[in-house]
Amino acid sequence: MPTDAAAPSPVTATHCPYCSLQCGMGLRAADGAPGGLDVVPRDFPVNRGALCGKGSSAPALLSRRLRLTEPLIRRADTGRLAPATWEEALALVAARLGSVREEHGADAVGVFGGGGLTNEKAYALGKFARVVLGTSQIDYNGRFCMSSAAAAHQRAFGIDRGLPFPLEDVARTGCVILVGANPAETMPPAVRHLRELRENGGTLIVVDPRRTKTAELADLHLAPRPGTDLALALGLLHLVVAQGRVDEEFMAERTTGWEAARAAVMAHWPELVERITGVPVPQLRAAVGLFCGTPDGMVLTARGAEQHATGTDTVGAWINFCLATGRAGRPLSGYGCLTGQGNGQGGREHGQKADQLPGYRKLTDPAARAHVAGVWGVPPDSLPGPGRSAYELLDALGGEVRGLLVMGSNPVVSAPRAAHVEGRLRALDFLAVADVVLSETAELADVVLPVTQWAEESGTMTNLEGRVLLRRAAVTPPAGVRSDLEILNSLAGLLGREGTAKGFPADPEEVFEELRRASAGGAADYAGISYRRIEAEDGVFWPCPEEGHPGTPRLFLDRFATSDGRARFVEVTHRGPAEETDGAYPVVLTTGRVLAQYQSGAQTRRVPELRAAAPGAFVEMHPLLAARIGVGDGDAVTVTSRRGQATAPARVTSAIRSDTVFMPFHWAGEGRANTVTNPALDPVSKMPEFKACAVRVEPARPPG
Ligand SMILES: Nc1nc2c(c(=O)[nH]1)N[C@H]1C(S)=C(S)[C@@H](COP(=O)(O)OP(=O)(O)OC[C@H]3O[C@@H](n4cnc5c(=O)[nH]c(N)nc54)[C@H](O)[C@@H]3O)O[C@H]1N2
Ligand SMILES: Nc1nc2c(c(=O)[nH]1)N[C@H]1C(S)=C(S)[C@@H](COP(=O)(O)OP(=O)(O)OC[C@H]3O[C@@H](n4cnc5c(=O)[nH]c(N)nc54)[C@H](O)[C@@H]3O)O[C@H]1N2
Ligand code: SF4
Ligand SMILES: [Mo]
Repeated sequence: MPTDAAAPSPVTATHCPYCSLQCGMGLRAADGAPGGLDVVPRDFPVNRGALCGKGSSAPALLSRRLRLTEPLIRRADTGRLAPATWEEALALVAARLGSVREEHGADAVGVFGGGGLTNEKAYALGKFARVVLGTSQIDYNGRFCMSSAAAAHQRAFGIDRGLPFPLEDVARTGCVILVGANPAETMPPAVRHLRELRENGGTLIVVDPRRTKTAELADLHLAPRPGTDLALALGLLHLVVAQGRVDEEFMAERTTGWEAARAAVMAHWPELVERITGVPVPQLRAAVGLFCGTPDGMVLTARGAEQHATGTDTVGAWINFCLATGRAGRPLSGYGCLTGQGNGQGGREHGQKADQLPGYRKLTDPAARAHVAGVWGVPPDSLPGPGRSAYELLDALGGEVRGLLVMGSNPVVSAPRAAHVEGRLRALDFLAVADVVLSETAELADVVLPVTQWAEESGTMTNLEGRVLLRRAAVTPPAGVRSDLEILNSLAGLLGREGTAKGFPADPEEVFEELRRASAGGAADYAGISYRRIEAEDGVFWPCPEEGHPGTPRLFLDRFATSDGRARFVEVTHRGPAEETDGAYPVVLTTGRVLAQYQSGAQTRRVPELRAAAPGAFVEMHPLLAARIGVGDGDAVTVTSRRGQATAPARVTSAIRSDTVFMPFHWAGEGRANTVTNPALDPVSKMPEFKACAVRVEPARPPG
């Protein structure tokens, strides 16, 4: 090698900015590359060097052309957003939120956070709402994501961690039932664990109304009508009982509540379940045969099973199924939820949820309030009580809630009944949005604050396995943007008492050190985790109560996290979707994702290669339905519900049930799926019913 060759620039070991897999990647400065960075493979257990196209193209969004680089203020004279200085913008946010608070009370100011924010940001945002604004009105987009699984976890196991085991364990179990999850499009590098499962002799069952790329990998695909998973889970457990395959010993030693749960199970005999779900009885029997035919098994759910007004009970029914078969609380077996957003796990632990304090503590628990108030240096009585859940908060905008700060979400595209939500946002006295790009929600704001991105700042994320990870800054942000933590620090200074800003350091590691103390003794205990340890060990699993503690990759091996150490069966019975089909709305709409776009699309729709791969919305439908309404592949169709309508080209395929249509939700405008969706909420988790509503499907322009 010539000695005068320039040394290769150093590689920063970090993680992808997008989903909960948090694939490991390396970033290296490279002149001329999009965003000035090359993505290089990095070995990390969940992805082993592989990335999907979103991860490998992520630096593109660092480019100044695609993102915001100066604050914007809506000018009174023109009604348009125009560039402003940071001092003007922050002073205006503080003045307007302050005056809403003075006129209408602290609860008239709301905060809407996101599961993509780092632990430090989520923690600081929750503290900012309670300590500086004094409001109870804070919630976040994670309510739309994994809240049903979280509620069911708490109920059955006494703790909520998405996966109770490392993802790699999936490859070594005997049978995996994947319910309402399409990792081939939503977490592609994770599919290798499913392939290895099959190479090792294990089997895969996929439950999805569509024959997805994931379903194509399966040994058995069950295609229920959307919104009937609860009956399906009860029906499979019925067969387990009828065939004498329950694990009596496990139930006696490690669980409570089976007697009460049993009645509903026995009422769901196979023929009834076939009638409700559309899954033929022989397939139900085959599923039980595969699952019970090996010593270990796992059930993993994602949004297809959870985003229903019955989501918590549906997950509860699948947990019952695992408990009755003894597939829990031991190695290579268990129930798990595939969390979605980059920090979907950590984002739900540190206080941006309406009812919660850091460390997964309850806001209504006096001991929790005293502990956290002590760390924050405020009287426990000064902390507000629980506030509204995400949709309820959005629905109250312009009414009881008159000012809002959004950090890390784009509800104009992603909230259910989106046209209504957009109207509520417009009805606010004042809206401030902190974002990387001018999202559809930022377009409605009075003030837009441009923030730094993942490669430009450090912070911790907790992935779907409960593994706490560190992202390190790899490049200097452009002048003109500031970090979310800097913004909270400035606003705390402007809105709080003298000295308040000191409690909101802009340095992420300083925030993390406080988070450790605030979480100590809580369910999600980070006390023993430090930046140094995460770097040295490439991630630490919580709970980790002390420096010398190794972390906890596998939960529940000795006991569950309930007071008596036993897992609880829950009494659940089938309810259908909140909105059943009828003569006027005869088809079920379900919604979800495509590989190349992420969430509301605010980020990925701006990346050229992703836009090219997935340019717009579509309506997936069966040839029988297409023929009945007289449309061909590519023809524009209108999907109408009681909330509104969306128009997009038909994508005709026999891979979907003929009574169901599917739309991805990544786009705004006339293809916006959420104009149509139903905001019916799960009574426990307050999760909206994104995955089933009654619609009419017609040619966009009647023929002739
Ligand atoms: N490409 C991409 N990847 C992502 C994201 C993204 O936006 N784009 N987002 C991330 C986030 S935040 C999340 S939450 C995850 C979500 O990850 P997934 O849950 O895998 O994604 P979805 O496409 O929402 O839903 C999964 C499947 O549920 C099926 N489904 C619909 N209705 C029902 C039903 O009633 N019952 C059953 N059993 N299945 C049903 C759909 O057909 C779909 O194939 O993905 C993460 N990864
Ligand atoms: N119909 C239907 N609707 C759904 C779903 C569905 O399956 N069907 N899924 C739901 C689910 S699971 C989810 S998770 C939600 C997600 O929906 P959204 O909350 O809208 O998710 P994103 O598009 O990721 O929005 C994140 C926004 O924050 C910005 N951002 C990214 N990083 C940061 C940061 O560090 N700081 C700040 N200040 N901003 C940042 C991004 O540019 C983007 O504008 O959508 C839900 N909506
Ligand atoms: S699977 Fe998720 S974490 Fe991995 S590269 Fe793709 S978006 Fe990023
Ligand atoms: Mo999500």
